[in-house]
Amino acid sequence: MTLVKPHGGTLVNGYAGHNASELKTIAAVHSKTVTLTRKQLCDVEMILNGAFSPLTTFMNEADYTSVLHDMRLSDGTVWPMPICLDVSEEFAASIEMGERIALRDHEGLLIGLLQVDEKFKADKAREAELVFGTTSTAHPAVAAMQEEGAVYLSGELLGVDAPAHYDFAHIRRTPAEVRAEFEEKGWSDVVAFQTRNPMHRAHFELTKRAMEEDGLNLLVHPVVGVTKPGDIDYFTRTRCYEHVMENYPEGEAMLSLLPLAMRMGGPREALWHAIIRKNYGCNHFIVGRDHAGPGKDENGQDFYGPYDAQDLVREYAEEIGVTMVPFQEMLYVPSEHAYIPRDEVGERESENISGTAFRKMLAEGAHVPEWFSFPEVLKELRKTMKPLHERGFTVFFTGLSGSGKSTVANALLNKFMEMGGRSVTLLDGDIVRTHLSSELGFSKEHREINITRIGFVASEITKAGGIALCAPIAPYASTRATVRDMISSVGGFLEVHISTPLEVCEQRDRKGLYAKARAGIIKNFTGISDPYEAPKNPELAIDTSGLQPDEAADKIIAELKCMGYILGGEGAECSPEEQASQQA
Ligand code: PPS
Repeated sequence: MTLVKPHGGTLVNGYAGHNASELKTIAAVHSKTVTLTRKQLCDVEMILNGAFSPLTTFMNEADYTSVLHDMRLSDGTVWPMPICLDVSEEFAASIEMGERIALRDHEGLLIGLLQVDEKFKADKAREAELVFGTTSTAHPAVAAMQEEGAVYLSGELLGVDAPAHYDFAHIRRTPAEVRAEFEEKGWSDVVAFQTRNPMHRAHFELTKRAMEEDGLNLLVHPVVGVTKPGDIDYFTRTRCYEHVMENYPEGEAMLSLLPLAMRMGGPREALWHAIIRKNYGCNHFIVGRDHAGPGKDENGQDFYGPYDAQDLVREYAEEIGVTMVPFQEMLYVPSEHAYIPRDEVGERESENISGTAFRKMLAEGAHVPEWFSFPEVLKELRKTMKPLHERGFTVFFTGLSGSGKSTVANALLNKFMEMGGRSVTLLDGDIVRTHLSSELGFSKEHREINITRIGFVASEITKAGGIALCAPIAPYASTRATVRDMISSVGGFLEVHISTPLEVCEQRDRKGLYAKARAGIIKNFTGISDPYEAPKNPELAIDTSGLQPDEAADKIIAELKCMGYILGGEGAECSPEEQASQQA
């Protein structure tokens, strides 16, 4: 009874055969540095610890081209995913052949040294088309590629320090460690389960079924490197997995974390996942419907067919020595109090809750039926995915000087203080320019820096569950879009355009600035001698010409109720967009 051999026959150990402390000295004195991105850091970790065996380094051009066209390395070994070290053209141009460059994490820890013996131009369009079957930037990997460097480097890679992980140390294992543990337990036929989502009862039942039907042990092997934007953070997921593990028969299943940077590459990604699990000692691999699917393209179409991934892994299964276990969609059949594969349900009534419906239940703090998940898992998820009325949010005002932003923001601040429950912070234009941006002027560049700073602070407040009220002019649409992205990923975001016309603002001229601007004493004054790009789709537009601050603040509160961030919106007439935001 022996474990499946690593891909290519030998498990790579990128730390063996050289003296790491000598390399540290060489790197400190002689080497240029590449600060690794999260994806690159994951890739280096997986090359050096053998998870990407037989790869010993980033691909050279021959392997890259061969992988793109044939899903094989140039020596014929099956390998579906390019693993390349991208750098900028300028950096590549500064490197001599044979030069050793230091690969460091963002804190400067030396992860490895690469002795460059090849640099070649990435053919991104062809790579996207051949690997992901599309050049659409709606595909997350294709979008990510646009941000990456234009040149790929290859050469001998020597490992120095493994990337530091301070979390879940007891379940972070290298392929060699997983294999050693399997051997110690006497396991030889092991099925791996890949996931980037929390596990509920359906996943538990399907993995248990795979174990029982084929007499296999189970490796639950969730990805904790880079997953799809918007996924639940891996800390929460891992606490959930730990609870689920308690339900398997004792000693039959194991949980280990995988520091993989996913590409969401569907079929090719599934085959890659199977090969990686083989390196961890698994000879069976569960492949789901839409395995590693990237979501929909700009026309609402799926990038891959639902069973493309299963078909591809099945095609290569014999050659790579990993049996493909198709993911059986499990449905809950109330009459049996049991989960049953869809094709065995027949005429019986069955139930299921879609991912979107489940997220909505959590957002509303609604009851989730016991049959769907484990109470401990729900408790963990509820701690992180609080109902909307307990999450943080930002109200981002934008508008001309004198439009009434600060006055309305102040009215809102007081109303929130009256309500209580969340901490409220006002980041008014003038306050920010005193405490955060006192060195900045009013050039386009400085205004952008100013707004990005406000966005950063507001996103931190929002993430911590508070309310941030921002009231700058924020004249540029692109900077506002950046701020919206920063904040929407951590909580609620409401853009309020205080659309009071320029004539009214100028007539008010509370600070006398318009008069100075007209007289040319103040240069680059927004609306007079500097642009203001009015928002096209703000959540709210409020003209304060004929409205009291109190009424304007009430409009914003009504909107927040409709969005679900404040309780009391039930039964209110909300637009479809507002209702959609409640399902976020
Ligand atoms: S920006 O563009 O968002 O960075 O501006 P902001 O930080 O909100 O600062 C706007 C306040 O600065 C005063 N001020 C000017 N505004 C616009 N253009 C120029 N050139 C300018 N110079 C000084 C003005 O009082 C703005 O305050 P509000 O409260 O908007 O009237």
